Amino acid sequence: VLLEEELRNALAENQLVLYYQPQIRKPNQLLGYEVLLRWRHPERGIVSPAVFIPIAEQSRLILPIGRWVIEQACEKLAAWQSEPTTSELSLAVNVSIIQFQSNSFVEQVGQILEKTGAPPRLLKLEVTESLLMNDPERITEMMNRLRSMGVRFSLDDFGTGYSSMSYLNQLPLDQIKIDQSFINEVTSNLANSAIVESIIGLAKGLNLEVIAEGVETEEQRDWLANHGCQNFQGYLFGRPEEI
Ligand code: G
Ligand code: G
Ligand code: MN
Ligand code: NA
Repeated sequence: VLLEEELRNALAENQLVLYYQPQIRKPNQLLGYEVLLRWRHPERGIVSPAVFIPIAEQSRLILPIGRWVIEQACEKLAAWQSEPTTSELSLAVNVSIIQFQSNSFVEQVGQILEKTGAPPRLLKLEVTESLLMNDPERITEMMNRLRSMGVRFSLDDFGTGYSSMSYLNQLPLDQIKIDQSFINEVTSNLANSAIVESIIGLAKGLNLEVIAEGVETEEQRDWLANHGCQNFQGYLFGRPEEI
């Protein structure tokens, strides 16, 4: 409860900051960044989202916080439009199921895009398989409305959740993100290589882009490229940091 009380003030006190981690296409093209929230706590220092996102979700503080994250991302996308070197960079924003449960989420994103002038196709929303656990029809419908505005979708942490293959086909997805737990030992663990190969094949078959996260070594990058995954995110290319 203490942390929750403190989180309630964190937005107004400017303690929430956004870090950006590069996403790269082989050989070395910067595609954009994933936006990763951090809480700069006055006493505790940097608090990980793994700690405070669950608290934000339980308390529904994720609604104003999540809205702020999308606003910040869209303001950055809009500011990048004036420079040819940045005008095609995309930003991937993690979205919580709580945000999708709010009826006004689609309108809210539409208003933010309009207000900021950010190109919708450069905003990528990262959703997880757990999003589909309740009311997949309603979620699909919301995603379709966002997609018709031009917003894109990536399925985050793929392979760790409970997704049914049938939803993969119904959802308006653009990208699958291979979870870092599979990438970790992809070159040495036969089970992980088999899983990653099959995810890449699945993405190809469904005409989805695929990106690997948690790429830390050149060996992992080269293995992925040789097996048909050309998009990477991970410490090898850059840590999350302020830009
Ligand atoms: O950056 P880091 O690896 O510590 O992130 C830990 C977790 O927090 C990841 O699962 C990530 O998706 C989540 N996360 C980071 N930023 C946000 C955010 O802005 N909104 C939501 N809902 N989750 C986030
Ligand atoms: O769940 P999600 O994929 O949104 O969270 C991404 C998390 O992975 C962030 O917490 C980020 O800091 C972390 N991360 C990003 N790249 C790497 C990496 O190369 N290695 C490890 N161990 N973690 C990473
Ligand atoms: Mn993510
Ligand atoms: Na992930």
